[in-house]
Amino acid sequence: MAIRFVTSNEGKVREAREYLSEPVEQVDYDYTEIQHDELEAIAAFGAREAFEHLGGTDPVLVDDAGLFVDVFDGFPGPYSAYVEDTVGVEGVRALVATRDDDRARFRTVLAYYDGDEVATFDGAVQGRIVDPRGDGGFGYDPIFEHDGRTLAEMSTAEKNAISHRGRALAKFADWLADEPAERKGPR
Ligand code: ITT
Repeated sequence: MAIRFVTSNEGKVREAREYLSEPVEQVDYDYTEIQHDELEAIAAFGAREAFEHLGGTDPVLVDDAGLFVDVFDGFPGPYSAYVEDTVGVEGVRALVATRDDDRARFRTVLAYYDGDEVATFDGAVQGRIVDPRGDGGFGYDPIFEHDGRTLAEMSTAEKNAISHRGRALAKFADWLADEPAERKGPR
């Protein structure tokens, strides 16, 4: 079995490969990201649509992530990709710097679908929005500080140990390990 990770984001794939023992294949299919304020709903819808569209039997994995800034009541949240493309990471930092509260949370929901039922796994990490530091990671990593270091100042393994995605991957890996063999198919 290979898990088909449906994403255009190589950073997400790198982190999943570091964590999971199953082979992970990256599939670039632009599934519909529905307008919704819950990451779960967006990821679950995407996983079903991708599985139906791609055909085949190998399960698919979708990851919907977002940066939730406290002082902006959780914005950009589900709109984080759009905001990264428009305002930019440094623009987000500049906006937060105009306020007196820099706390934020990163969240990820993984949705796994094998044609039977969708399973979702979430993970979150608390941090602060700071001036950019570090050149690892991707996306908002340089401006997201956790425990004195930005996520971009960590190796992939260090980021996975504390990150939203690492926590979601841990739940997913535990669940996979407990799944009956017949659901997983030949390995
Ligand atoms: P796919 O939808 O193709 O998977 P994407 O990068 O558009 O890729 P998301 O919509 O889930 O994925 O990501 C929302 C935004 O959050 C986007 O700007 C990402 O770059 C960023 N992001 C996601 N995970 C991140 C992480 O672990 N660290 C920093 N930024 C992250």
